[in-house]
Amino acid sequence: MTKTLKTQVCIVGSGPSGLLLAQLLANAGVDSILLDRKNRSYIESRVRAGVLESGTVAALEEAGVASRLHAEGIPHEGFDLAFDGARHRIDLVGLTGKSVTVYGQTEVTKDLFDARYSAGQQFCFDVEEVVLHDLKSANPSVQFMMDGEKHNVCCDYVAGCDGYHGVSRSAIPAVVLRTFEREYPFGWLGILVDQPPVSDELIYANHEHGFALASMRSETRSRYYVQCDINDKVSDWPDERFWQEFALRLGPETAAKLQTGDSFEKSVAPLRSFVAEPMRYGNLFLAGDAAHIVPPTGAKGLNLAVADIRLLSRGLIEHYNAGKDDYLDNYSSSVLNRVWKVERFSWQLSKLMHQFPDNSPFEKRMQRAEFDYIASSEAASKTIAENYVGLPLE
Ligand code: FAS
Ligand code: PHB
Repeated sequence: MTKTLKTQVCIVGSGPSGLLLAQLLANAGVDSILLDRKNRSYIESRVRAGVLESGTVAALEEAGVASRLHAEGIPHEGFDLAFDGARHRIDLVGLTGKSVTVYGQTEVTKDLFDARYSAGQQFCFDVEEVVLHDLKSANPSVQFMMDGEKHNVCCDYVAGCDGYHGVSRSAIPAVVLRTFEREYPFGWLGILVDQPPVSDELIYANHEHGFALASMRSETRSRYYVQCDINDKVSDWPDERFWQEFALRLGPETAAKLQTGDSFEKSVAPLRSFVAEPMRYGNLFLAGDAAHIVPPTGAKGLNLAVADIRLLSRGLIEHYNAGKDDYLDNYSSSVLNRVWKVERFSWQLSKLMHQFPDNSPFEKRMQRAEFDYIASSEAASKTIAENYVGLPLE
């Protein structure tokens, strides 16, 4: 016995991409069903991004979920690049007139879930065996198992918001799909600790032992990262080792201000650059990590997902409320144009700020020369700044 559900847009994946899409569509009177293989508490527990571009803040304001963000988010007007003891501040506001906001992805996800639950959103959690059907027809559908029962969602469009490990991307035939990938020969080990941040602004540091990032979640909670070996596990990094390396890589002046403590979250993330083209196949639209991945160096993953959703929601709303399909027809080409520029920035900053095991002495000198050039050139600093605050939507 199959249980049939009907909606206008079936959204596979209830992370930030899927949740924001459902919220923007609902605000315009467009109905959706949100599926996820996990449940709300699991999704909200994932610690990920921490920095929001002004475009992301604008999208959350437009979605009507920004009140806590404005109350608790921390505006940041610049950040530091550190290189073997030398420091250079990228003056975001001075160079671009824009700032960024420190507000964790966990909080964004909670705000979106709260809004969707209040609006009576139809969620299907803990789904299994998700299969997308008839994507090239006017009546696509999404089949899945939930609570031991087969379900089938009949819809007009399917939004693939199911992340890098989802099933939507692979619903595009291999003869159509093109993928581009670069895996980095290291990972990031991240911790959360309830101690005041070592600095008011973020510090990205390249030290001969490796990269380190000092970030935060609030004035009493810090988010810190160190570059680690690609095969490292959390167990390889007891707090004592983390603090020793983190202090060394930040340099003695900053380390003197560091307040250490017991971490209450610790995770290792691999780094990769990845793009899948096209981001539309028939009536399937890919958005967010389902279509692209960036190394977290440029703080772009979540922000890029939000940019996709702003363009996709505009196209779907224009279709339903104005009967026009121009935005939908141009979605893949216009969104990919911006995706590749963001991939470039994230790749460039990752190349500059990390120790690559097979870098020659010449390449190490090139890293230092690049840093010295950025520190001495307003034009070079402005290039970093305009990418960091977020490129125009199109
Ligand atoms: P998500 O992966 O967040 O959500 C996809 C959802 O789809 C998940 O809830 C999953 O359960 C669900 N799903 C998967 N397969 C499914 C299936 N078959 N059926 C139904 N549902 C399915 N970005 C930054 O900007 N800064 C950072 O510091 C940063 N750190 C990160 C650290 C880690 C470990 C990871 C993995 C990512 C990090 N990112 C960071 C990127 C991250 O924030 C993503 O860009 C963001 O979560 C993208 O959101 P979604 O596209 O919604 O994908
Ligand atoms: C974070 O606070 O988690 C963070 C900030 C900036 C980055 C990556 C992660 O580039």
